[in-house]
Amino acid sequence: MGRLGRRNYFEFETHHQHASFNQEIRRFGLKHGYASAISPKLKSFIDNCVELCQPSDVHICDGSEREYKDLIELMVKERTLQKVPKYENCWLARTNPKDVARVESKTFICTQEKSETVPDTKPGVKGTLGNWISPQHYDEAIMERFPGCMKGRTMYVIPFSMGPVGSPLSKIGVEITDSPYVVGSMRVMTRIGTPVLNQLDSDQTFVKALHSVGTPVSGKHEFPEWPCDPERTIILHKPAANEIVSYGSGYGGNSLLGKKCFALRIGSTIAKREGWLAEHMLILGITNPAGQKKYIAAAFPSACGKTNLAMLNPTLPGYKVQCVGDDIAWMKFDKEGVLRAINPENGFFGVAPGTSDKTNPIAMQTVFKNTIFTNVASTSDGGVYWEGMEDEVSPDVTITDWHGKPWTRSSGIPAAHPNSRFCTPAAQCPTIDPAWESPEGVPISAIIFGGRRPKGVPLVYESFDWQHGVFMGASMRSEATAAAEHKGKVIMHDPFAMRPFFGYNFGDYLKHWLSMERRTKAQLPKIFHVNWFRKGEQGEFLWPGFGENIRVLDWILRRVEGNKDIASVSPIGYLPKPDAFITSNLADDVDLDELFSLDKSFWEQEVSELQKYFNEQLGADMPTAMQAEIDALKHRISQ
Ligand code: GTP
Ligand code: SPV
Ligand code: MN
Repeated sequence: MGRLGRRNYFEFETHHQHASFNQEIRRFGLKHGYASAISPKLKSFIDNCVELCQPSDVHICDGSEREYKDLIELMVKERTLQKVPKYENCWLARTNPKDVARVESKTFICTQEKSETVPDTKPGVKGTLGNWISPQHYDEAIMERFPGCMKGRTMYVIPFSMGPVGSPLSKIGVEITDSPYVVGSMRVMTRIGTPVLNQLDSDQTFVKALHSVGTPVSGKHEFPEWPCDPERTIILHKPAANEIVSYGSGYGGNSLLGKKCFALRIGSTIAKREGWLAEHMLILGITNPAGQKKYIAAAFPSACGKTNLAMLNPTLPGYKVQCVGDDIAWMKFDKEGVLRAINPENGFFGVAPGTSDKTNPIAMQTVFKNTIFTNVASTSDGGVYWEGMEDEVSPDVTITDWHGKPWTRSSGIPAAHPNSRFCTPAAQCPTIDPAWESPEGVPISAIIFGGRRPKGVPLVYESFDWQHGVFMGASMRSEATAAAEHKGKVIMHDPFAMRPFFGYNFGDYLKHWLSMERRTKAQLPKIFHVNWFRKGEQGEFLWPGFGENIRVLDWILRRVEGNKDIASVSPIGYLPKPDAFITSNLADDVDLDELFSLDKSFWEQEVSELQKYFNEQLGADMPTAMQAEIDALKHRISQ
């Protein structure tokens, strides 16, 4: 390894000996004949990773059915997966219990200057809007973990496309990993293999993503069927080089590098540069009873209802909701000034607990074929189980929890991990939108922000204008969930639902959003805020949610159509007029007055908390327009 020293592994060397590549790859046992289709840049990336990680074998993924079957067979043999025989082509992975969610504290962005990554926090205050790492420490972190980390293992090379292959809005990546689980999951979550490789001709750039499950310093894996290195896990991004390096975790957003790492963190930096938006948003199409169709995008923090809203099953007759995407939106104003969105993903990595025929029948019709489940419980009749499925298993069936231990309802612990997930192809969702793979994207008429707010925040309100809407996104707060390592139910700030996913300084991100208003011809979508999670005195949800959320979308749609008579001005934005909200067939005990009530002292506290947050976390990076919005809100509340 001496020769490599501390040089940056993934920056391409012009003097590289490409001619030797085919022989090298053959020496490492490449069984597929794609070497000739590999561009010099890709060859160089693979070569550097081979040299660093020293795998015993290299496998370039073609994305075929055969390849997938072989990988599944291998994982069953290694006990990473077990078959879920009740359903067609379904598999269950139980992870090391130390590797169950994203690790935000170990996720870093590397730039020359710290100020490119994180805002200028008030002295003595710990920043919460991302973690910066210097180029030197970035290289050191890699050198402390990666040399020889794939010894005895196969290195898989996954060419993948975020977005439909060939769409002008799509981007290509290559993930190199030693985890067959990652390959199988990436095949579901993105478009992989030969069609993508064929796009990567000559000199085309791609996002370089290197991943290893790692090996603990002791050399021993606690769970050989789920190798990982939780003590040394680190997730690194270098936007200037379009590069992601992830070590030590095989789970979700830590290892499926197309998702949060590429589509959001690296993606947001590309979007800033190129003048578009990479956002943590679902996209759905909604057709009203008159047959008019509109698309909307919505940003909720992790485990706050994106997948559920994207698959909404309307309780109001005549409405139809169709799903374009459930987690990420890439959006760009086209030449006519229409905001166009694509879902860069190809599958759903959705939260299992809480999903049932009652809450989300569409998801239930989607996930029981061709799915990799992770950390759900299993049943004695060969199926799966999670909290929320109580009515969907027969009483004589016994349950094995996500640890693999016998479980009963009286166990007092959840059977499935709260962040257990299904990984399922989007195409098989019964309500997938006909335009979900449209290369030009779907036109967005409204943007919704939201979070888990047990107190004070009404069911829905609308911003006065774009700038106020940007402020609403910046002001988002939500109760912590199991999607990351946070404990307890504290209310956290999560601006734009992007706090864990900003690829660059949040102050600059805000300026980027504000700048959209100055684009010529831009038809700016209306901006709304929703809260499905307001609670009453007894801690019960005041709003039934799920399919009933269509009533909120109905009001939003009518506002988008320009209906002025259905809204009234309040200090925080436009609220629905009481009679403007469709209440037919809504359960009697839904207290709409309470759901829409505004408490002056709550909002006084909210605005002073926001002021403190922006002062401490953004400091001098706070755009003046945001301060103006805080001042205006404060003034309106005090009246
Ligand atoms: P990530 O995939 O982590 O980004 O989460 P998500 O935003 O897609 O959240 P998801 O739709 O999976 O919902 C997370 C949890 O919130 C599940 O347990 C749901 O049952 C619950 N949930 C979703 N929508 C509603 C709603 O309208 N009301 C209530 N009470 N709960 C909801
Ligand atoms: C989230 O946490 O927002 C997820 C799960 O969608 S993960 O892919 O692990 O990031
Ligand atoms: Mn989701």
